[in-house]
Order: sequence, then structure tokens, then C-alpha cells
Amino acid sequence: MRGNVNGLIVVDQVGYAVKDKKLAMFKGKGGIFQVVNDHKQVVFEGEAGIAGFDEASGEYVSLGDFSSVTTIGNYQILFNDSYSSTFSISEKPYLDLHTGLLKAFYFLRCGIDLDESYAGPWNHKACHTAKGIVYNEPHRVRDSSGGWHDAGDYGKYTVAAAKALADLLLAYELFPAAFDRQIPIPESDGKIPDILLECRYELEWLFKMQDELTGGVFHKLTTFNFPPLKTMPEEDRANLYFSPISATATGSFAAIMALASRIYQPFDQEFSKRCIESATIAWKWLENHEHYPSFKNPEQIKTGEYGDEIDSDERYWAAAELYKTTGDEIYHKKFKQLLSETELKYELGWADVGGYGTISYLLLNKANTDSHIYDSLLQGLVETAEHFLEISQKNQYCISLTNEDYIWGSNMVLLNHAMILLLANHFVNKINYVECAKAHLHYLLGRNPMNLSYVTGFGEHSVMNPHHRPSVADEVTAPIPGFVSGGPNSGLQDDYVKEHLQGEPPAKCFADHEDSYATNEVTIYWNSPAVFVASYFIQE
Ligand code: G3I
Ligand code: 9MR
Ligand code: ZN
Repeated sequence: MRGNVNGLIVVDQVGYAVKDKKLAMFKGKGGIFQVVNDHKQVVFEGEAGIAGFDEASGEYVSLGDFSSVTTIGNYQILFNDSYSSTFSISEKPYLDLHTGLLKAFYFLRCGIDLDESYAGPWNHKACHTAKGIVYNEPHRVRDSSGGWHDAGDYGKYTVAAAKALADLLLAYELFPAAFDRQIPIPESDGKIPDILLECRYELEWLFKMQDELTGGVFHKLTTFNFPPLKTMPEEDRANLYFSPISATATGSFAAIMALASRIYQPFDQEFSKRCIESATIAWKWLENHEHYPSFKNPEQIKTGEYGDEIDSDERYWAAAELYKTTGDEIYHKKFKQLLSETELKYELGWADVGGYGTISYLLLNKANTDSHIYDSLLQGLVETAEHFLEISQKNQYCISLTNEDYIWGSNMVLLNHAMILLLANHFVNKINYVECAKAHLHYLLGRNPMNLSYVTGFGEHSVMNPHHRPSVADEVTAPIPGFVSGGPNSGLQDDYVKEHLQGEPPAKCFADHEDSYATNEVTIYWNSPAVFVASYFIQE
């Protein structure tokens, strides 16, 4: 890096592919700019066009195109006296990013030593190996170990796990060629793709969330309170509690287990069978509990609630996956019935999961579907993608976020939109969707109003102080790499941002500070859509 890098010119700090359309954004009025290589030679001169107003950042922004630069190398953009961060042009700029995003799940593993050979300076001892207590049944203790920590905290939450697993397994299902390299992780064997080995670590834990007495699934496994920020996982020794069963957890569990059963079938039939059996038992619980009160944190439990009033979308997703995996018409019938009750058919969140049900159905052999339903769901998916494309075409950063989208975890909203665009492209093959999805990734990686790569360890100016307990508590300066930060959140829902960011425009409501859990935390389900999106671009 050299020169005056002041955030006036923003680029994808990880890089652009040789064939890419290459845009940089310039704050303020446009004008002549140069692309400079690392031998200080000007390789291109262009002009950033007329500036447009970007509502989300409250700034004028103009766009400069340097697509004609196709020589592999490292570059900066020079504009008046300001420089951009360094970026690369290469055939596959996202390969290491992809590995890093996946490796983050290994770093979140609970219940196992993270050895130096895999974890480097971020190694630590096994954590949370004690049994968990079933809330309100103090004498009932159950194995609870394994899986991934949810986030910057050490809780493990069923619906969060299901979203993360869905994105990862879907990425593998649709883009298997993206997973032919090893991460590597301790289980890497060169036969089973590492992503499936990593997901299995989570699935083995998820089985433990199913109540052996009723088939329902516990909503979460956490301590009563969040431990202090400066706490290594193995130092967090308070009792662990299984919160009560919920319908949303049971629905998401049934769905993800049915999906997993299909994916693991060619590799391990025994495991695949366990998955579908658990899914079926969870489904029976759902059938026996058609109306079930939505989950609320019990009195003493103050950790993440993952509340969700509506469980029809979880049931819809479960029916779709169970139908797809078993071929049993009973689930098809249920799916069709739930279709009319489900409004959120294109959402890919931890609360609104209908999109996964829709995608599952669309990935069926059309002969096994009701063609009217199939066509209308596909049309809805395409309309959703068109909507995002339209917004992006008017947006100065070429993304589909509107002011209202800068909520807690806005980077997930961003990446979910990119997923929808890529999924729509999967069915109707439209290059504009792919380019638009890539623009979303460019935003994540630095081409945004904050001039910040929101992925730790990737990009010259990337997030350094995530709200992530091990990153805070360990003695290593650098945060653990490969984590997607939550991103700008105009709700200003933590004390740090309340104090420092009053009045900021939505896209600038972000603080790279360890106390800002409402803007700068990390979670499994913000990383997982990033894996999905990056997977597309490394295998296309
Ligand atoms: O959807 C509404 C939107 O309609 C409204 O306009 C907007 C205004 O603030 O709010 C939106 O809701 C927000 C919701 O996230 C969106 O998903 C809520 O305000 C916000 O409070 C809520 O935050 C959730 C947060 O927990 C607090 O409950 C995040 O989604 C969720 O990702 C986060 O999850 C936490 C876990 O509880 C604990 N582990 C870490 C994890 C990540 O921070
Ligand atoms: O660390 C917690 C984070 O994982 C949650 O997302 C967040 C919201 O539930 O809460 C964080 O914990 C904070 C708590 O809510 C309030 N006191 C400070 C805690 C951070 O150290
Ligand atoms: Zn742990």
C-alpha cells in the first residue's frame, strides 16, 4: 500500500477476475482517474462519470470503469491525490477467500481441541464438554457437546444451525466443483469433500438437540447469561441448558436432516439413514402439534432468543425436503397445503425459511411436481431476482439494499439477495443476475461506503475488531480470519453505536469495534451465504 489511501475511492480489495466488469466507486464528483500497477506504472486512464446521490450513505458517488485492464497483477487506483486500497486482478481472485470462509466454521467448533496444526496461533483447548440440563427438568442431563458456536457468543441455536447448514449443503449440491480442494480440517481424507466433513461436525451435534422422549427439537443450548466478552471458550464453564422445544426448531431440524440425508447418501448410507429417521420423527412431532406457542426465552435465560412467531414456513420447508428425499406423496400433499399458508416463499433467513422450501421443490425433477405450482414458484423466484436487479441498477454501489435493509446482519441480507440472484440464474440462465450477484460480493469485500472489507483477514482494510469472544480474549492481534461481520445496522442496537453513530446514514452505521455486537458480530449464518456466493464464482 502506498499514497494517500483515504477511502474516497473504493474497490473490491480481494480482487477482480480477469474477465470481470471492473468498476470502482468514487466519492464526490467524478473525473479522470488512473490505474497504477505495483511498479508505479499507469496502465489505464479513465473517467468516472457523473455522480449520483447514494441515499444509503448520504454521499454523491460516481463510477469508473477499468474493465479493459486484464493483466494479472496488483493495482491501486489514483484519483487526484488519493489512492484506493490495493486490489488484484487474477483468474480466480476468490479461491483463498472461499477456503477462509469455510475454515471459519472449523474455528467455531465446540467441544474439541483446536490444534495448532490446523488453528495456528488461534489454537485452544476443548470447550463446553459438560452435559446440558433440560430447562425445568433439573434432573435430566443430556450430552450436548460438539457443533459450532453460533457467533461471537458460545450459544448453539437450532434454527441458526439449520440456515447455516442449508446454505453450505446447497452450495455443495449446486456447485460441487467448488469443493475439490481441501481446507484442510482434521477429518480431510481426500475422498469426502471437506465441506461435508465440516457440516457433519454440526449435524452430529444437531442430533443431540432432538428430544428422545417426544421427537421435538430443543430450541437452543446456552448458559443463562452471555459470558463476559474477554472469555476464551474453554473458560466458559457455567451450566448449559436445553431451552424448551419449539415448532420452528423442530421444523428447521426436520428440513435440514432430510436435506442432509440426500446429500450424504452416496458417501455414508448409515449416516444418511440416521438423518432421514430423525427428520421423520421430528415431522411426526410437527403433525401432533399443529398449533404450538412460539418460543420465548424462559425467565432465567438471557441469551439470543431467535424468536419467530410464524412456523408455517419451517413446516413448508420440511415438507419439501421430506418429499424430495423420500418421494412419499404424503409430504407432497402437505407441501401443497402449506403453500397456501406460507407467505414468505423466497426468504433465506434463520426465521423466514420459505425460500429453502421453494428451492428444494424447484430442484425436483419437474415430472415429480405439480407443474402449475412449479411454474408459479419459478415465476416468483424470477420476479424476486428481477426486483433485486432493478434496485441494483439504480444503486450507486450496484447492490439491491434499500435504506430499510440496513438492519442487524445487513450483510446477510446482501448475501441472501446474491443467493437469490444466483439461484434464479440456475433455473433461467441470465447473465445479468450473475453480474449483479458479483456486485454484492464486491460490496462485501470493500466496494462500499465504509471502504472496508467486511471479511476478517481478507482485504487490505478489513474488519479488525469483531465482536467475537475468542478474537477478543486470545493474545493474537489479528482477528481469526474468514469471518463475515454483521455490517451496518441503522437500528443502533448496542451502547457503543448509540454513543458514536447517532445521525449517521444507514450504510455508515457500522463500527469496527469489539463492543458493537449490533454491527460487528460474526455468525455461522452470515458466513454461510458468503460461502454459497463465493462457491459460484470459483467454479463458473
Ligand atoms: O425485521 C425487522 C425490520 O422489519 C425492522 O424494520 C427493523 C428495525 O430495527 O428490525 C428488523 O428486525 C431486526 C432483526 O434482527 C432482523 O433480523 C431486529 O430489530 C433485531 O433486534 C434483530 O436482531 C437479531 C439479534 O440477534 C437480536 O435478537 C439478529 O437478527 C440476530 O442475527 C441476532 O442473533 C444473535 C443471537 O441472538 C445470539 N448470538 C449472536 C447472534 C448474532 O448477533
Ligand atoms: O455477546 C452477545 C452477542 O453475542 C449478542 O448478539 C448480543 C445481543 O443479544 O449480546 C451480546 O452480549 C451483550 C449483552 O447483550 C449485553 N451486555 C454486554 C454483552 C456483550 O459483552
Ligand atoms: Zn464450546
